[in-house]
Amino acid sequence: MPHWRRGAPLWSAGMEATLCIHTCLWLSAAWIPLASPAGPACGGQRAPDTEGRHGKLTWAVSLDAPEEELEQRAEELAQTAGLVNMGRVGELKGHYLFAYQPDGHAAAEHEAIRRSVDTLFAQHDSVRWHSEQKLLKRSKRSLHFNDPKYPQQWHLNNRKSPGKDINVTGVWERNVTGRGVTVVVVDDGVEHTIKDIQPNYSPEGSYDLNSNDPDPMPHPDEENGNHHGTRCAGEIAAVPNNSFCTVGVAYGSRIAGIRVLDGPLTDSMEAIAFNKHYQINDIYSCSWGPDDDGKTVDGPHQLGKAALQHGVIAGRRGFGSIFVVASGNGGQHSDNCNYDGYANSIYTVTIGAVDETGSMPFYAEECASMLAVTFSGGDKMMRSIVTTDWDLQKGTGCTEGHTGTSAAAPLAAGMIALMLQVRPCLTWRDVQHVIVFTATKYEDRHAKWDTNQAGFSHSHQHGFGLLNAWRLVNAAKIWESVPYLASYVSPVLKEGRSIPVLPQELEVAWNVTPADLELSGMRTLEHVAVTVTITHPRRGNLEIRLFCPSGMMSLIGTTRSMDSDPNGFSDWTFSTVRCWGEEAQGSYRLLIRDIGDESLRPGTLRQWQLTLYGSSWSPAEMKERQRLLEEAMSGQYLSGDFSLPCPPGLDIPEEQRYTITANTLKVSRGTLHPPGWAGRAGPCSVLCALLLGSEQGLRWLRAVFFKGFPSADPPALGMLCRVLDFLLHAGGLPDEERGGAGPGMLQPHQLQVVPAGQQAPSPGERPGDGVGASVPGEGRGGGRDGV
Ligand SMILES: *[C@@H]1O[C@H](CO)[C@@H](O)[C@H](O)[C@H]1NC(C)=O
Ligand SMILES: *[C@@H]1O[C@H](CO)[C@@H](O)[C@H](O)[C@H]1NC(C)=O
Ligand SMILES: *[C@@H]1O[C@H](CO)[C@@H](O)[C@H](O)[C@H]1NC(C)=O
Ligand SMILES: [Ca+2]
Ligand SMILES: [Ca+2]
Ligand SMILES: [Ca+2]
Ligand SMILES: [Ca+2]
Repeated sequence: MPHWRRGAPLWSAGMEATLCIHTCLWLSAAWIPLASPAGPACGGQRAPDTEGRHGKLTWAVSLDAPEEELEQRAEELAQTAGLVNMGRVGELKGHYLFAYQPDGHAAAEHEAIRRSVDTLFAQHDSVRWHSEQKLLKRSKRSLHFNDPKYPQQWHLNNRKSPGKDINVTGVWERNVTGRGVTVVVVDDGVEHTIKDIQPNYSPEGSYDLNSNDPDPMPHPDEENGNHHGTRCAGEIAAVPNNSFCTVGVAYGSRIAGIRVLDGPLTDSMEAIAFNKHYQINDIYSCSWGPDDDGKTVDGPHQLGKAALQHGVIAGRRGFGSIFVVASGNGGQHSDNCNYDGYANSIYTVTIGAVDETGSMPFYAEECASMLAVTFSGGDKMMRSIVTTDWDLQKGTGCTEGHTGTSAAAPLAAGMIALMLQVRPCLTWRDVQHVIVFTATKYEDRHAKWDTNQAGFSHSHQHGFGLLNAWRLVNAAKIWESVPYLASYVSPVLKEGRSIPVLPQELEVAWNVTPADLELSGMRTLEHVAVTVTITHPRRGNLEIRLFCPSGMMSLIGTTRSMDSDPNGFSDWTFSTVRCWGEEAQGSYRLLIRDIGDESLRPGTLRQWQLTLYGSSWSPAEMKERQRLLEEAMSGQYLSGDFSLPCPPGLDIPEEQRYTITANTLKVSRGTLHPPGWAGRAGPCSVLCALLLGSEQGLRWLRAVFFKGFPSADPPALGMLCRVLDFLLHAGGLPDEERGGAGPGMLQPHQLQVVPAGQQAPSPGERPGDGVGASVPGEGRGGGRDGV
């Protein structure tokens, strides 16, 4: 990847990769097994000695070479440079440690050696990046905070029930506190003048959409209600050691507020909130959602959806805004977060709550799209979350009574801030992956855990399990980005079949073939979504289950006694994370049953559509990553301040206005004619730039968009960039352009760009319908009648 080389100076300054060798000096007992020759940590073959300690020179080098040649290249390069190859850095493929082992020369030569080695590495074709190892000063630390309520913050450090906390203290001890990361609380305001907030407050990331001014200060109201956002902000970033109240999870981060919940909320306000200052705000903490009354089915509307999608594409310099949402507090009304479009969204990190004992509290909702859980209050006997409060009305600036999934989501947001400090270039999907890979299953008699084909355990109650700051940060530290997002959309499957009452049920299926997946390159799954249109006289009587090819079952639609809505579901998208990591190919089955009685007329499954999201990762690569992460859990990379280089990201202007009308784009029979694009001076699409920046991305672009034009040249790709830019910024096409059918946004893979002067290949020439040209409804078979 030549651009890495070019980009090197941009990040080499911050790249103080230092290995475990130095840290052996002070590491605790946990270190010992790893220091054995067989251990994965200290340079494998050769016993770790004292390089660096006495000012010897060492370099970490990342090599660009075919895997089977790496060892030899490393050896050769070390020789060329007059250095000794100390072996691979732990399990990090292609990363080697070279040392200068002087034979009696004076230390005065170090500068000259340093210069010549740096020059050689900088010019060498096989070197992706290199970094001289710096000595880090380390001393034993333990944290004593003088904040009076810190001892009561059991969720940070539980002395009463050891282990029932987020395990963050070891992360802080390694000086990881969220520095350089900004979290924004999208809520009813943030009282940023409070002593525990003010020093960490980010006015640049803040806004007030209720009063349309830059200051999100909450307005006191009759019910004493607008303290919510301030409480959430304190959980994330309360200032430590100021003799006041509490300590935040990511107390080194900056905290912003967007005031939006104190007044009527519209789709467009929500959309503005989700993208507000998105080059400043890294993480959006959203502890709110549709009514939790057990009868609502709602989520972000068109603009809100577009803003979420736009945020993950263009936010955070293209790495993607992180949206954390609470799963909801409707547990006592049998509400379920699969009826909540914010929780269902693939762009959000959906977080549920457990109480101090690890059990599901009465208010918590469950669903198949739950990613993980963290702590909050429970019933009266359980302790709640102790955090900052406002001091308006009856507030004192500190509270012991924050609870609900509202209190869980900000803890997750804080933990993600810790991850982003150690690895700022994690993408929105990387963050979700790291959570899936590191959340821990635990015993709770209410929870039913199922282990999927990839070895991940999930329960509808607890997602993939408890978030653990130590595991998250250690994994983040060595996480290399997942391959680009691949997706597949089935045709709209017209069924028109009636749904029998229990004990019978309706079963429909759709088989995803290798050819379907060929163009996008998808091998393994992330989210699986199903969009259904069902009519039924009493919606709450329906139960909907989705089976992935492995047999893994997701209860995507639970029965709800309060939900007597007579209209059923109209293009509602359910999603599940339960098949994460499984193979994408095979038969997906949707089973629907009606728990009502025969007094009501039966419901009908009108149509459904399957959407798969995933990547080209093979099951073996997934396993390998799991193994790598487990090895990192010893803390070796975190402690040693080792860091992988991060690409710098892209300059993306904050406001990019596009208007889209039926005349600016035409999609017909899978061919995209963009009459309006030529004059636009928009930046190359972020997605496109990311893709163009890598071999893999280029291959994919050519395969997906230029099937039949394998030699598509850069100008053609550039045009594609602008078209994609246009589409993605606009968040999709107007309904009539989508043929009126199908939910969601137009996805890039649903389009095909035809270079000027060439004929579009006819639909018959394309091997897969899920990619290429399938405007929903025009795919394979053009829909089906009963199976
Ligand atoms: C907190 O402040 C006290 C003095 O009040 C100091 O002794 C202690 O080291 C500080 N703790 C941290 C973690 O900075
Ligand atoms: C919690 O963090 C400590 C480091 O502070 C680590 O040694 C321990 O293994 C972690 N516990 C779990 C359950 O991850
Ligand atoms: C923690 O990191 C900050 C910023 O990089 C640095 O100024 C500080 O000295 C570090 N503290 C320790 C104890 O390493
Ligand atoms: Ca204001
Ligand atoms: Ca404090
Ligand atoms: Ca809900
Ligand atoms: Ca989600």
